[in-house]
Amino acid sequence: LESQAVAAFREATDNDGLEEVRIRFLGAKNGQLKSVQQQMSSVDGPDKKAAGMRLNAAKGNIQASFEQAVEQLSQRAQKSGPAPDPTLPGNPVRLGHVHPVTQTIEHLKEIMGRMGFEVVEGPEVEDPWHNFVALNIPEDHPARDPLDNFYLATAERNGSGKTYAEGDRLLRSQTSTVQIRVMENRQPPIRVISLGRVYRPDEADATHYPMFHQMEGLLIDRGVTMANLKTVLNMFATSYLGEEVKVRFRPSFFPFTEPSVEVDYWWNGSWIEFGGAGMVDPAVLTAVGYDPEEVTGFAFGLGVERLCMRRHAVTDIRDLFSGDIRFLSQF
Ligand code: FA5
Repeated sequence: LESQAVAAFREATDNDGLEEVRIRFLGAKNGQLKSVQQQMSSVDGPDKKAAGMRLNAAKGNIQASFEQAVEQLSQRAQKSGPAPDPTLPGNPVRLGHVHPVTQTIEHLKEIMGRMGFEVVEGPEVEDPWHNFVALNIPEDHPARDPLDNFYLATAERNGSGKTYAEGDRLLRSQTSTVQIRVMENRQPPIRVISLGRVYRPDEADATHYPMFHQMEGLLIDRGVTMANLKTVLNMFATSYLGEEVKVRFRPSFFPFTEPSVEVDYWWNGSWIEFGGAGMVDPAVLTAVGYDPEEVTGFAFGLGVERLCMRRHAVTDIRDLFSGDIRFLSQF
């Protein structure tokens, strides 16, 4: 009985189990030790004393192993910590949020939407027709140089003497490609914007990144003039950057607009270039089958990161793409 009891106490794994073993062996009414004690009266004569001593020793051992089991269980409970408190507040779940560039894109769409511009999309992998030819960028133009573009597949051109071929594919270097896609498929009046990624092998610095976003705008109708372009870009700038923003148009050159301007906004004591714009070149209108005598239009392409940086006072474009949660969670 003694060894059975000691083993049972050792094996008890929780308080209920322990209590059950205690009652079985040490229970005051029906415990097994109790019934052995009751049998003592039937032991006679010279054996009585020895039996009594043996019983007391067994009782002591069983009691000791019970106490040891109690001690062990309470130590184990302490190790596994206090019981959970269901009234404590839970651990906060860290929620992700929309990237600042995506937030900017949504904001720009909303502002331009209020001015009646519809959002359209175009592919990021382009052919030379949409990225260059239809935009009046001739074959020998430096903008087509392989060092200034991410060409994907280069068509076979052995013996043709050509540097560039129809089968070439490249990551678009500007969203102006979407102008062509829209004009090829629709008739004026047109009033669209297109926001998306463009790619250039530019060295990354505080204001340049090899992948960035542009917002392209295109408006074609009868009698559209440069004044309309300036009005739209001024309204856009004050909506996005505030009434106090200063906008400057600098004469420039793009093969697909004539005249062309560069658009600068005043920030932190200096003029910063945000994009290019101009009146759509008659050669482009002709390339997509429009009659430049009948319709005119303007186009613009603004750097989305530059706008986002200006609005949120970000001084380095690389921070936007660092993936650093400490930076991103501020937006
Ligand atoms: C263009 O890409 C023309 N397609 C814009 C245009 C559209 C002109 C329609 C006329 C009519 P440009 O190469 O200047 O132009 O780029 C436009 C803007 O993109 C720049 O002003 C700048 O804000 C941004 N940008 C250019 N390169 C980078 C770069 N590496 N990283 C971040 N932003 C850039």
